Amino acid sequence: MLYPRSSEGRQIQSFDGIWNFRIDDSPTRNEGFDQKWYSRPLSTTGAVIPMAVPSSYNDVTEDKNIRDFVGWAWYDREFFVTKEWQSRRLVLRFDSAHYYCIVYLNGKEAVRHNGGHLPFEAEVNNMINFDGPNNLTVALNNTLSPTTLPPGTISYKADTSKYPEGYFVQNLQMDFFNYAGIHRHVRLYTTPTTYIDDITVTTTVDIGSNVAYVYYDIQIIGNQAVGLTVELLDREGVIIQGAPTSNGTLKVMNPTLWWPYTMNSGIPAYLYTLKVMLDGSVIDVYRLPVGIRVVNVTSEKFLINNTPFYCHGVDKHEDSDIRGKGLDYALIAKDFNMLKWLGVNCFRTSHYPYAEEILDQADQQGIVVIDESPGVGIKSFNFDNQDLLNHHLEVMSEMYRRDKNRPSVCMWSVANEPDSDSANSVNYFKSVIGHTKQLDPTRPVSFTSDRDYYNDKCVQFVDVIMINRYYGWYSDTGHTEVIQRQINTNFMEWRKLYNKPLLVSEFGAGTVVGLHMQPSVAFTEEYQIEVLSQYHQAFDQHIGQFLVGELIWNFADFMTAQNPTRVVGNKKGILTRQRQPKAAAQLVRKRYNSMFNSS
Ligand code: GCB
Repeated sequence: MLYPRSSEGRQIQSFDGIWNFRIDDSPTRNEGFDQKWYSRPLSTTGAVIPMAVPSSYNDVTEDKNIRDFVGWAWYDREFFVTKEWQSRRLVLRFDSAHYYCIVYLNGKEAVRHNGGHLPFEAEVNNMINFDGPNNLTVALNNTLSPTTLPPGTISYKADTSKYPEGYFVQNLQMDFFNYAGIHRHVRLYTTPTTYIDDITVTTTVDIGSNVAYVYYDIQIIGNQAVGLTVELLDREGVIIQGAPTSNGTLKVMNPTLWWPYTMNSGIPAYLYTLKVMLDGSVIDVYRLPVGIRVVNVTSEKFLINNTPFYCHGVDKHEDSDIRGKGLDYALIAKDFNMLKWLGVNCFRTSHYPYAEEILDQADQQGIVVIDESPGVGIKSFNFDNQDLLNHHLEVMSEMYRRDKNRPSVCMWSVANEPDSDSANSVNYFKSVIGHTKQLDPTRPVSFTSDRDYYNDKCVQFVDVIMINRYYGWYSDTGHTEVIQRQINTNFMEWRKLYNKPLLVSEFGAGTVVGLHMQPSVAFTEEYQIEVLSQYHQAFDQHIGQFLVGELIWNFADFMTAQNPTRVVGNKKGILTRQRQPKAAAQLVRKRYNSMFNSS
């Protein structure tokens, strides 16, 4: 699915702004559908409040019922469309809405989508009123179930001596707040009626002869007889290569490769543009950024353009005050500034695919991305659920379709910490990993395991072993002196069994900013420094061998459900939730900046 970009043949209308909003907390929790709220302005159905789009709705108001709401939330707004667009194809696109979403336009269903982190769209020409207002209504349900990703369950509390009638709680199988809302942009965009529907680009590089090949495949919908031109432009807009066919190979002599910004191997993050034109630009034009690079994995190394890449990275979350998981350009810019300040060259989209605007920055700034699906917290009792597996396969297809052309995306992570030691995990992961490799033979595939070398049954399918380890935190709390020994032992044991590169995809310690103690105690800033230093010393013994990276849990503090082990959220950030450094950030900054050019 192509990201909406304006061009000579395409225009965009944004629906970002303040919408009307209400939750359906009626006794049946289904009043919205029973009374057809989508058939009239939401403000005529009862009290509405203003709600920002994009944003999570949870932290925008002072109402606990809204913050903790589970069920259907409703949004609507009015918009107009110029008559000049009458002859164009009109597409309504949601970049993401969490979780299950039904969209109505002027009272009729336009599209529905299952899944909280990926875009969906519909052609709406027949539904638009060009002679007056249009009403756009969204019904959104954030309930997590055994067939959602992440999965969750609802517990009904039937004992009325303890709980009110009809009481239930949502049980989450993951450690982050289940923010809900229209999280990313909503847009109406135009294309011509014969249009470029999809573009797939892959690249290979022959380093020895200094030649690259750009393979492209373009899907056109409409008149297939239309003339098509493809041009590859360099950064200055100079045409490097061209072709008149919808699929083929462009040979690039002396290519400027896409490199992570920390690798001293050329211009960082160089992007070409693939310009696709139908009928010389009269009909449709689409410009796709293209980074020429190749990713390979050996038994010991993670190679970008045949050069070993060591990931000095962090795990992140889409999370901040007030807006929750809502897209915010100031936050994106700040986060990338802090990533660069820290010297980070890689992050994992823990634990779901991030906004396209975030990946744009990774492409443009040269930061490697491990693109993770929302498959977090899949338990042994989930694996036999065929509907969940089908949904997971569908989500991988949607992720691939959205992110396949991005040079920054160098590996797929299909899941985080599943019960990969259970017997029924094997078929499940064989299927999900197999499906992902079939979709994309050009990138390695993995998942993060918190199991061990002796009981994990699914690491056999991955290209790079990713392990999450909390020595000195969840085990031997307070004892940083055991970390190096435990890491070394564990590494060697994985190595004995598998001849694959290893990446530590999580390690860290909870730290409440401003808490100090000498000697250190868990949750103080001193303790976080001690824990990270011990891991660093252990890692240093294996860099250059089979260890290909380290990802600190976490870039910044983030919100979780309320839980006695969490202090207003998870505090393992090296930055606060407001992106200010804790003392450990200085340690990481020093370490990562000293690793430049060697990775
Ligand atoms: C993990 C999870 C992550 C948690 C983290 C923690 O292993 O992958 O989602 O937030 O541990 O802090 O407990």
